[in-house]
Order: sequence, then C-alpha cells, then structure tokens
Amino acid sequence: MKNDYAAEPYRIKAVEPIKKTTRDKRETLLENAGYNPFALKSEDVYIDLLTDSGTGAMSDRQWGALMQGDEAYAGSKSFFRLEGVVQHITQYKYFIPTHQGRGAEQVALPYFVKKEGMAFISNMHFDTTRAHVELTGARAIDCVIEECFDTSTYHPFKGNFDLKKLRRIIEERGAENIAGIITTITNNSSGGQPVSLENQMAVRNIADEYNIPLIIDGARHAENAYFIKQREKGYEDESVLNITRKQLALGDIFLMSAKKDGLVNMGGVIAIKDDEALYEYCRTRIVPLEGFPTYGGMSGRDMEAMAVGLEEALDEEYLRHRIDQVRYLGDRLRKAGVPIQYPTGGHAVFVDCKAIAPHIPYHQFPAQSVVNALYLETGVRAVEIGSFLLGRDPDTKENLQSPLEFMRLTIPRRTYTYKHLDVVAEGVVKVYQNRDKLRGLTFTYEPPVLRHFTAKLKPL
Ligand code: PLI
Repeated sequence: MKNDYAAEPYRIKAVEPIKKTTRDKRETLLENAGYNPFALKSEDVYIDLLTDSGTGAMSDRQWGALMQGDEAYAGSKSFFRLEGVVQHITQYKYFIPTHQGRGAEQVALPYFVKKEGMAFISNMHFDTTRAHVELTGARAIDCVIEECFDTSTYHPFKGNFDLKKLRRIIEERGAENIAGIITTITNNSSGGQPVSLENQMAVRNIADEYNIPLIIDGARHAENAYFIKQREKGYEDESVLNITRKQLALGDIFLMSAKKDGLVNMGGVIAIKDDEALYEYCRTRIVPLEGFPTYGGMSGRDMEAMAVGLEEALDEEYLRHRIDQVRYLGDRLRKAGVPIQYPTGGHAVFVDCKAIAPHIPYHQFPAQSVVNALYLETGVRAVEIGSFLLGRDPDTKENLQSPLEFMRLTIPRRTYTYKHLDVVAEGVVKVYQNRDKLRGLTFTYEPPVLRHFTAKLKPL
C-alpha cells in the first residue's frame, strides 16, 4: 500500500468526545434496536459511518458566518447572499432554498409528471428520489452501465448511464411517457461512483433528441467534478469549479441535498436554469410545503453557513484529502481480501456483501447482517444499501432483489482521522474472517414506505 494519502488540510479547533462500549452491551443495544442500527442512539456508536449526510464538521468561517444570519421571514439578506453563491456556481437564473434534498424533490418532481403511466429514468435513483417519483404516481427506472455490477473490475466511471439502454427504454415506453432523466452525481447507490462529463453530455444529447427534461441530482457534484479532473482526459488542468459548471450546464434543473457537498448539517437547493414556468411552479409549491421562497425551510444563519460551505466544497486541497480518506479505507480492506466496489467512490467504501455472505438470500438481507456484525464487533455503525433498502415492487408488493448488496462505510466530511479508519478496517476484516457465522434476518415490523429507516428485524 503506497502511502500517498493526503494529510488533513486543516487543524482541529473543537473536539467532540466519543465513547467505546463493550460487546455484551452492544448485543443488548442491537437487540433493542430491532437489529436495525438506525434505531441506535448515536451515543452508543463509537465511529458513526451511517451517512455522510449532514454529519460533517463546519469550518471556522462557517461558524463565523452563522452570526450574520438575517432571520427575516421575507427578503432575508442571508437568502440573497446564498442566492449569489448558488448562481455563481451553477450559472442558473433561479434559486429556491429547501430544508434538505428531499424537500427539493417533493416540490419540483411533480411538475414533470403530466399524466398517468409516466416514468423517470436515472443512472440510479437515490431512495428518497425513488420515493418521491413514486409518490407522483410515476415509476423510477435505473439505467447504469453493466460494469457497475462487477464490483472487482476497475472502471473509472461506474456511475455512467448505459446510453444504449437509455435509448431503448425511451423508444419502448415512448418519449411522451418519460417525465424526466435524472443524472445522479456521484451515483450514490452504486458506490459513490462518478459520471464522466462525456457521458453526461451524451445523456443531454439524448434528452434533447427526445425533448425530455434533464434533472441533475447533484448532492455530491463537487466530488464528481474532482473525479473528472483526476480521471477524464482533457480536464486535468481545469478547476473543479469549471468542471462543475460544465456538468450543471447540461441540466434544466439542479436539485441538491446541501448536507453533502454543501458542507452543512441541514439544507437543500432547487436551482433552475431559465424555465420560468418551472420556477413559478416551485415558488408557489414551496410555500405550503417548505416555507416562504426566501427561506424555504432554512434559517437565515443556516443559509449563511451554506453560502460558505458550497464554496469550500470546491476547494481542491479539501477534495483531495476527502477522496484519499475513502481510498485509504478501501485499500486497507482490499489488501486484507475484503471484496469492495472498486475503485472506491467519493463518499464511502461499499463492501460487497453478496460476495461475503453468498449463503444468505436477498430477502434475508445479507448486507444488513454484515452491518450488524460490524456493530457488534467494534461499535462502528454502517448502513445497508441493498435489498433491505430497495423495498417492495409498488405494483406486485414483492420484495425487490437488489443487483448489489452493499454495506456502506460512509465517511463524514472533515470529521474522522485515518486512525479511526484503521479501527474500522480492523473491525471489517474480523467480520470478514468470521463470515461463515453470518445469519439472515426477517421482519418483526415492516413500514409501508422507506422501510429501512424504521423496520424491526430479528436474526433467523
Ligand atoms: O437526505 P436529503 O433529503 O438531504 O437528500 C436526499 C438525497 C438525494 N440524492 C442523493 C444522491 C442522496 O444521496 C440523498 C441523500 N442521501 C443520504 C441521506 C445518504 O445517506 O446517502
């Protein structure tokens, strides 16, 4: 393992103690949580890799900016400051803040659904995006390249659309039945995998050819841009900001959970390139759903912190360290023989649990079993991204089988050190070595939507 991982480009000004628990205690805690780590108290977690969403550390500049929050109900100064930053980055005309990414989804997505029987096509829908698509009555179709399902083979852009398949789906369903194409950057569900600019451009051309709106789900747009700079010919010398602008220039609307590459704990973005009718729709709908259009679910101080965070997330020293931390953890696991989605993506290491626990069928949730074993081993909380999360077919109500069964080790931004990642790696390796002992799970309670958040399970 070559030691070329970037050191932290910051020093630490505030610390938050975390505490270890014993294995016996964790056995009880996990049982009480219904074998679903979402139900654990965070104080019972040693290293929390559940998500990178809203869990990062803010900078001193962001904490300073909080004091400048203007909490006016209408026309807040903080809104205009944030609007300026969003316009600077996206080069779009219109901006509306939302409380988080799913707030943006619930406001904007219904606009595109003009009749019954429509579908959205994405490289991969994130689970809340899928849920909001289905709430509009439309269907969510994933269309990522086949290489993404071969976890062990290198491909620089495993988040890419399968362009042939995209065309085929549009032709088969009829372009008039496609509500929109959603480009998710990075592609969270396949491993935080980037989408090349070439692929994004080709998707835009197809959208134009069939007159279909293009929506960018840009929760991790800066990480995607960084990968393009690293891996795509012709962009080595471009700034990440420029690459981001090139990505966003391809969309009609940009929806963003700012809890990721906005470097804040809460916040979201609807940015609209120039479609006035779409803007008017969102501006009207935001009021009952989120709040008045100049705060849309955010406090003034949070808008100030986000204005700073959106720019810091494009800092290339920051991004290098961020991506290196993820790569470091991935390299440590690969070295010990643990199968992971390779190469590692932008925000997490995705452990291939189909390969680790082939004896557990998809409807007994192999990756959830690995997640639970890791918590018992070291007090590290990870999350399942597989058939447990995918849920049931909205028409047949059958359990859907995810093509990938992942345990996601999600690295919060600017929060943990390489030493923490060593602890995580050692825990995962122990679970891997004892993989024959892993057992499947069954429901004791299953909620009707987004079941993985609140379901209760028991081991078989
Ligand atoms: O959690 P929200 O509502 O701020 O954002 C929803 C959302 C939309 N798109 C993508 C690609 C996401 O990854 C996403 C949220 N992700 C979460 C919570 C995660 O743990 O990955």
